[in-house]
Amino acid sequence: MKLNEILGIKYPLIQGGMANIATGEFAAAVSNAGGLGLIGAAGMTPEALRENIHIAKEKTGEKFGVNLMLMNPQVEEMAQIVVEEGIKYLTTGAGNPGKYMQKWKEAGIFVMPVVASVALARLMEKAGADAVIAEGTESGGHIGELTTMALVPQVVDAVNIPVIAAGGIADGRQLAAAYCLGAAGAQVGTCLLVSEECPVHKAYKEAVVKAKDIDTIVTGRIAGTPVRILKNKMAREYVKKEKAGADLMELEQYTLGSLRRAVVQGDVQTGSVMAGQVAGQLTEIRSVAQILEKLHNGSLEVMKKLGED
Ligand code: TUI
Repeated sequence: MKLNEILGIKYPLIQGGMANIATGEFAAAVSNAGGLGLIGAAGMTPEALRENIHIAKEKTGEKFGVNLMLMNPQVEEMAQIVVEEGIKYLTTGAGNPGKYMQKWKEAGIFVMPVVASVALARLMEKAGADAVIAEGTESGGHIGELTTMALVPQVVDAVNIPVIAAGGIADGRQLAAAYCLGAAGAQVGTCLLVSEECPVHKAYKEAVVKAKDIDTIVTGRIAGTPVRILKNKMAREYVKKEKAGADLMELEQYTLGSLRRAVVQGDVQTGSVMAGQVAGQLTEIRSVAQILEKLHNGSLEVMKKLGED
């Protein structure tokens, strides 16, 4: 069964968590356009999360959810807020949400943890997850090791719940490929960054539009939190410091606030411009509705052509 049927939405597409970017208003825009919009709680305080949930409720009558980043120091409180606010759809990232699963299931929440390995996918299925998002290393932001091409079919073979593919999906060919790998749908982030509705700074969008295929780099591998960002002054200096053996505290100081600097101030040189490897194929800024429609229709065209061969 396709993800749109499972979730009762127009397209089999859900939005990535997009830390510091995916506000309540943006999540509502994605949901209004036929995808499942999610409020990215990664860079938020619990109060800001509540406020953004209220905004999303006001701006859309469609289904929407919340993405919880498990490394957020206030995630415990946020895990409770989603229950209190009656959130129906939840994705998690950057960790194992096992200890919250029972509470979320009792609240009737449809839980979709992001996994970067077969082992965590299996664990999540046992813990009661309704679906898993198998996210490949092509993605922007915090990533795992395996590619989407290698990870998705292995997760599909290991679990009996729907698998949503993520990482490296920005057009119909890649979405059709995800279906070929056994996915029920896809999570997309980078292609939504360059939407008219995305509240990220204009300079951030322009940097993504200008990026070529080889313009992303992974920082933080040595520190144990690999993060894919666009190559810039900040990325080069970070990797240099990392190679020179800078301690974790120093590196953390260096990255502190860097995502906000890019997202809010549009400082794409010393800020952290998180984006996936598909940045090179994104060349224009369109509405969320156009992006989702083209992605979906494009996949149908590709599959039709394949059937004719
Ligand atoms: O979480 C993401 N992407 C993100 S979070 C984020 S905010 C941030 N900023 C700076 C440093 C770190 C985070 C930006 N982008 N995607 C989901 C994702 N989850 N990718 C990889 C994983 C993952 C990796 C290992 C999930 C679980 C895991 O293992 C957990 C375990 O304990 O077994």
